[in-house]
Amino acid sequence: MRRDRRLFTVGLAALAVTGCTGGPGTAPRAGAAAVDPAFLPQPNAAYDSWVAAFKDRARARGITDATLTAAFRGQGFLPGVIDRDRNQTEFKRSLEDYLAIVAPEEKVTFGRQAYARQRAALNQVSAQTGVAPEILASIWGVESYFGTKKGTIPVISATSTLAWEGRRGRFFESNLLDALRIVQTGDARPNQLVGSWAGAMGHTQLIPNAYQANAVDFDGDGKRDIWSDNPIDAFATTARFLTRAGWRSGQPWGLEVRLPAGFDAGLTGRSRKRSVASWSGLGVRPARGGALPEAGSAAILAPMGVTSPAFLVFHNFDMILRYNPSENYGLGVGYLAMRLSGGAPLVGQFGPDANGLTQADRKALQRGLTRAGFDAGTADGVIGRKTIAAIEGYQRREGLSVTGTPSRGLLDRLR
Ligand SMILES: [Ca+2]
Repeated sequence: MRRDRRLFTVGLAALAVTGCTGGPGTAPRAGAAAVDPAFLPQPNAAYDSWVAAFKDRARARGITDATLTAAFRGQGFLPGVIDRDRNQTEFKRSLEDYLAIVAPEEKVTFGRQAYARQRAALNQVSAQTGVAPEILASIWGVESYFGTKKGTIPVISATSTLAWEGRRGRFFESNLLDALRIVQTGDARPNQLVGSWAGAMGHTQLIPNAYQANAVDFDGDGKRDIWSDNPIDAFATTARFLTRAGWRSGQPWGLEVRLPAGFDAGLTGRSRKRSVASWSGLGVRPARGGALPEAGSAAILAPMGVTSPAFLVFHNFDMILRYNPSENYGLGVGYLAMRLSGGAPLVGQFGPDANGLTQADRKALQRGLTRAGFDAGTADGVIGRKTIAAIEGYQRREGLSVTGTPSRGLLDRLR
């Protein structure tokens, strides 16, 4: 089940990535935002008979009729979650794009205020668990934009739809049962059970299985509450997840490093661990100077090549990946943690992309397209569906060949 959970959490990152470009001001609130009809219950007789049979299995596992009635009220088949489940790996983001999405400057600014407001709570949790407060704050930021984007999709509908659909049916049925147990124990009311398309809930986006295995009532109010405005139970729950995974108290996740000229790319990769002394001997240095920290064996990650930003990562980096197995996720959490605790942006520079454009070029292209009347979305330098559609629209209007591909020529025309 752990493997399922880890595979599953990739979906959470995909959601965070596609959902967090608008900033906290655009956070969807339950009942306030226009709801995509694909996320409203649709008639589906096969799903309904599956639910009827499931309810018998749930009763056999100790779920009461009262719980089933309350939890399934207003719930139903959601075609949208099946689309999301099938398309979650559509875009494999580069690290540069990923960081632009999960840790842009305006989010760092917003996050530093949120971190300051929660500092006492985070310090309390950290004192008991040994997980650094900025790491917990960073996961909070990446998962739910510091509690402002916890998701609005009903969890009972989402998990039952995916359990019925069957691709990972047993996994989602298990999560559906754990969601019902949340209602039955009174940890949350049925209408609080909203989250991502895949049933991840609350400040740090836990699926019901992970909730039942790790949830903590840290403030002692009798509820293991990861949903309400007070995130302290969510911080403690995430810290418990990390300590159980093997988090080493007081140790760093990693740091940005400078690689010597001609560094062999074959030495990079998370499986190629060496001692800090060995990396030091090969000429690896902290990007901001000083000596490398001595925190056990470490690997070099340079996901965009050895002349782009590079990182030395320790054991605790692997623990962050237990939350979500994507290396970009781990680097995103580490980078945002560093920025939340006052650190500066990366020293290393990402070079031009495959189209020969830097991030600044891509931002200029997006602004130019929007000026020309084709909405390219937030000028974040990330070329997504909206930017591609804007390029195509512009190319069509201008009588150019319609490729949807960013280019230097296009940028020059739009300047
Ligand atoms: Ca509590």
